[in-house]
Formats: sequence, C-alpha cells, structure tokens
Amino acid sequence: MIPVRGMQGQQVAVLGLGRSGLSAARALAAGGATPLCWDDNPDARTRAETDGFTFRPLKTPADFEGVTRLIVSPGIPHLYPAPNPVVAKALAAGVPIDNDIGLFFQSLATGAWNRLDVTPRVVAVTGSNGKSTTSALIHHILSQADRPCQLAGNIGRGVLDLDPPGEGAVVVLELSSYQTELARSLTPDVAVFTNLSPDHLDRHGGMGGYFAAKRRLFAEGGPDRAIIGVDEPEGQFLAGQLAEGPGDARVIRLSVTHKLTGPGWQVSARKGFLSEYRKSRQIASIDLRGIAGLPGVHNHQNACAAYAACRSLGIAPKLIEAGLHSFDGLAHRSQLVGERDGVRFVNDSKATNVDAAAKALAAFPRVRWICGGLEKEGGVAALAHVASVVKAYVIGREAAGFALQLTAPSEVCGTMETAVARAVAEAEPGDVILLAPAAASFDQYDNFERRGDDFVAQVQKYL
Ligand code: UMA
Repeated sequence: MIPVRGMQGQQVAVLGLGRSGLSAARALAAGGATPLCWDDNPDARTRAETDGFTFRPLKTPADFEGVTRLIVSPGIPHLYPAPNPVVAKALAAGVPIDNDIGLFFQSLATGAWNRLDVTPRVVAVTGSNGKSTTSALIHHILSQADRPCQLAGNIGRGVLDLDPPGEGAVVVLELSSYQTELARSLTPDVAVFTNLSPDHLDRHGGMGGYFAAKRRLFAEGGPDRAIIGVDEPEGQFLAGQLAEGPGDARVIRLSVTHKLTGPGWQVSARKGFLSEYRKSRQIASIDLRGIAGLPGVHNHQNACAAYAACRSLGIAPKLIEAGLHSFDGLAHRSQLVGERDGVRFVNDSKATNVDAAAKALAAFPRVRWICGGLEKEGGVAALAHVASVVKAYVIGREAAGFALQLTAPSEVCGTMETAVARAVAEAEPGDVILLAPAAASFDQYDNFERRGDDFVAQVQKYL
C-alpha cells in the first residue's frame, strides 16, 4: 500500500467504496488521515464495515464541516449528466474534489528515494481503446526484461494498493477519462495517448469534454515523454501542442495508417511491420504478423504504443520484440477462446463502443458477430456495413432496435446462449465467431467481464 502523504490529522471524505474508494480510505488511514466514508449502496457499506471506517452520509453542509477534501470514485458522476448529490454538496461548500489517482501522485515520492541509484518512474496510459492491452503489454515487456514493475489503475487494481516502488522500478497505470479528469495531482514521467473515439460522452458533456479530460494527463501532467497516437485529429492536435516542432523528440508519434519517417521520434506499423524512426533514420523493425496475442491493426497500434513506452525507458528493441512474442493477450480483448472444425471463437467483450467493435471486426476476414447490449450515445450506424460480417447475432434488451440498424443479415437472439448456439449451427470452416458487442453490458450483466465469461462458458459447451 502507498500511505497518503500530506494529510495527516485531516478529515477526508470518501464517496464510493468499491475498489478505488476502499483502497483510498485504507491509504488515507495509513497516512494518518481520518477517512469519512460513504457509499449510496448499503451492501457496499456493509462490506466496508470490516475495516472499521467511520461512515458519514455527507448529505448536509454540516457533514462537510472540517472536511479538507472529497475523494470520489470514477464511476460516480461529478459533473455530467448531473453531479451526484454528495458531490454537489461538496462543490457548494467549496470542498476540493480529488480521487485516488491524485492521492497516489501526491504520495509517491518519499525521502527514501534519496538512497536509490535509479528512482522509480511512472508510465500512464490513456485513450479510448487499447489502453488495457497497452498497459499490460508494457508491464509484460518490462517484466520479461527483468525490470521491477507493477500495474494498476483502470485495469482493475486500485493505484494506492501498489507497493511503494523501489530501485529502478516502473509503475504502469491505465487511466480512464474519469480518472484523469478529477485527479488534482497528475505527474507521470511517460504518458501515452492511444487514440480517441466517442465513449462516455454523457459523463463528459460531449466529445470536447471527453478529449479535455484525457488531455489533462499531458497538459497538466507535463510528462518528460509524451507518446501520442496521431491517427485522429485530436492526437495530431495534442502532439503539435506539446512539441516545439516535428523534430522535438519529447513527443513520440504513433501511427497505424501512415509510415512515419520524419525528423523527430516515431513508431508506426504498416501491413504488419512495426518500424521505429529517429531523426529520419530507421532504428528497428519488427514483423508483428505472426504474434498470436496481438491480432489485427488495433493490436498493432497497442504494440507501437508499448514499444515506444519501453524504448523511452531505455529497453532495447530485441528485448521488446521478445516480450511482444510472449504476450498472451488479455481476457475479454481479442481473446482466442478456442477452435473447432476450422471455426475460431474470439471474446472481445471489452469492445463496449462502436470504434472498438469496428477494430475487432476488421481483424478477421469472415465473422459471425455476436453484438448488442445497452447502446451508447450515437447508435451503431457506423457498423451498418462491415465487409467481414457474414451475419450478426444480436443480444440484449434492445436487440431488435440494434438489429434494425444493421444492413448485414442479422438475427435477434436475445441471450448469449441462443446467440452462440445459432452462430455455431451456421458457421463454416474459416469463420470466426466473435463477441464484440459495441454496447455496454449493464442491461444483462454486472460488467463486461461477466458478459465475456458467459460467452466463454457457452463456447466451452461446443469445444
Ligand atoms: N456508487 C455510489 N453512488 C453512485 C454511484 C456509485 O455510491 O452514484 C458506489 C457504488 O455503490 C460502488 C462504488 O461507488 O460501491 C463503485 O465505484 P466505481 O464504479 O468507481 O468502481 P470501483 O470498484 O472503484 O472501480 C473503479 C473503476 N470503475 C469505473 O471506472 C466505473 C474500475 O474500472 C477500476 O478498475 C477501479 O476503479 C480501480 O482503479 C472499470 C471500468 O469499468 C474496469 N472502467 C471504465 C471503462 O474501462 O470503460 C472507465
């Protein structure tokens, strides 16, 4: 655990007692602060009782008397579509709002670092898609290269649960827009922006707010090295804003649509070949095509981002190449579940938005596509014609409406069980049965992991 520094003797309110809230409350207590905890769900409060925390409903201005900060969990709206009532009270009372990420950055460096030869470094990864795979890949490559490292953040482990990093260690953080938007302290050494496409727009008041939330990691964080995907205008804008000019190697540009060979530092992948260029000269090249854990152009983008992050930490290209080859991939992200009679089953339950699903679909030539769920703002019109889709098998409460937006042959299946059964019945050798929902899971499941687990369980019946 990383005890929170600089808040000894203070009362700090903690709203939300899930993974991030509980670890924040524990780390505050370990640092000598008094956490005053609340969760709107009574079950979560009951679970937190074992820690012996003080609960305070935080419903009246009096509840905020003497409170120096409110720590808010990422899943709790702090501004849009409307602030949670507790957050609204804190805003009205002028109490500063922060999150576990802000507490982490405020608390990481200690006097013990004076005794180290090489101080710890933090790599933070954000972006709409690919940030979990990129973060896990960086962590994997560093581990394979014998660099001490830890992984946390949006990927599932609260950042304050990390062990204090020691000699030469690297902390890899996956950060969502919810997390970067609120953190009062945000100072990574290396920051990565994978890409940008619409997601969580209700929470950010639209696309501009969503980009601004991610941009904070670079604009306010001031990393030594910014690694930026420049295949969208937002990435190009951000890279241009952070660099003095195209030759400024503090910004490493990434692309999977163009080969980048300019005067600065860049990593790009075209037709399955990754290449690193510096000062217009090629430094290294890697054939990504046979890497089973990283199929498709979207994974080549993840490989470029992880490669650039590891290069900026001084890892040699051949060690990175070895790490790319030994990476198994993550569950629920282009996860190969199995193969039978020439039909492959792939779980990409994490493809919760249209862009992620489009990338997953583009990774295979013939797809029987299991999709649907709780639709996000903007609908699924962008997926109406996808050349690789042989047929869509639609699940979820809004399955009929979802199917109507597709021009490919489709069938309303409702449940995962029916969708897998129908896809298996119609599949031919060479087909991929792919779960890439392009929607949130909350109409049928607790989260995307449970949805992916259900897909895997249904598939296991046929394997
Ligand atoms: N709660 C309230 N009031 C509300 C809403 C929620 O009290 O109005 C309470 C809930 O009852 C619950 C707690 O808040 O007890 C949940 O907080 P949370 O949803 O923020 O969940 P955590 O368990 O703290 O997990 C969070 C991230 N969750 C979200 O961003 C929604 C996890 O990312 C992250 O792994 C974890 O912190 C550790 O850092 C998950 C996620 O879905 C994977 N992320 C989104 C995504 O990837 O798309 C952004």
